[in-house]
Amino acid sequence: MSSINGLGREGPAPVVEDEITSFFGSAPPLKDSEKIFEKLNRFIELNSSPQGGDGGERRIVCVTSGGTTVPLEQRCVRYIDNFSSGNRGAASTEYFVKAGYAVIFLYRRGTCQPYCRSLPDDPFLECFEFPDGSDIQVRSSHSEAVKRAVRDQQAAVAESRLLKLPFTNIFEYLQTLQLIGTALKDLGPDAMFYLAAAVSDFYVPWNSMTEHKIQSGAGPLDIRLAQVPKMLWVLRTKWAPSAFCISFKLETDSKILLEKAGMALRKYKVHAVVANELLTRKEEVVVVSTDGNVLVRRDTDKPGSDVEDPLIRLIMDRHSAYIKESHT
Ligand code: 9Z3
Repeated sequence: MSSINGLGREGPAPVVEDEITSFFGSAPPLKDSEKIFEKLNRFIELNSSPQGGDGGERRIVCVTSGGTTVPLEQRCVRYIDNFSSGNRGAASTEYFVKAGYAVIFLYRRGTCQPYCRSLPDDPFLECFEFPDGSDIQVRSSHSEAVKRAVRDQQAAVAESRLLKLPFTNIFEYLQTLQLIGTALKDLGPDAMFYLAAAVSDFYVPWNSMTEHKIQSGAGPLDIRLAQVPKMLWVLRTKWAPSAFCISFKLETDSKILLEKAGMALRKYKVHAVVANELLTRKEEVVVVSTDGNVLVRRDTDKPGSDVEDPLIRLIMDRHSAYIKESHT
């Protein structure tokens, strides 16, 4: 992931549309796209009909989480990846569900999952034991965390508050995001996109990718990466133009972070950009919008608190104001 991306090119020009058509036209077909679309529509219907879930209409947010890979071969052996752990997306999902939202969690396979953040990294091996040959049971040291995780996750799924859709590579991510965008279009301002996934800026177009494993005998490797078209623009203008949209900006250099976030805000006309720095991303973020910049910090007096707690409260308030404004 890099930030030396499309921002140098001024304004979303028609060329973006050609790039997008060519991206989707040459991408391998999304596996199970019909099933995904069905699942999505069922989830949206359940949450937007007064009979569904707990009897009331809910706002729906699509939270994207984790990083996209960039395959180097069609029968992929090697790929380019990025650092994202999925912690931001998983934590944010928990706070959105707690606040009454239904969440479509579009996540990278193998990254952090909602309600599992307090479990050890290898939960199955660490959490259970067979005392004296009797039935498997949860170790007492992990019992509270496991109970909480199982209870909260099962409640969210049973009440249709959480739909998880996985991706691995940049093609799957953008194709699934397009399905979600299209499916949420009719919800207008009640829908939200919270784009915390770390999306590759560069990729190898499918039709210029070698089919088989790249051979090392051929010496040093030169690969030309094309720029991933800025789908944020098409999401905002075509897929779900009335949805409330929050994007993220990551930098490692604090001196350029806010300027870059401001540029993204203006260029894609999102409702806010959450600016974060790699090293301090779990401690603080800055919400950049046309109302100014708001610094959001984790409550350091509360052990184990998350920056996503105050962040989601702020985003929800902004979303409520947006819905109200859209109806007047
Ligand atoms: C973020 O900035 C997220 O907050 C993080 C979260 C990826 C830093 P973790 O998954 O980290 O909890 O380990 N996401 C967006 C990053 C991104 O790709 N932004 C693009 C950019 O900066 C714009 S779409 O150019």
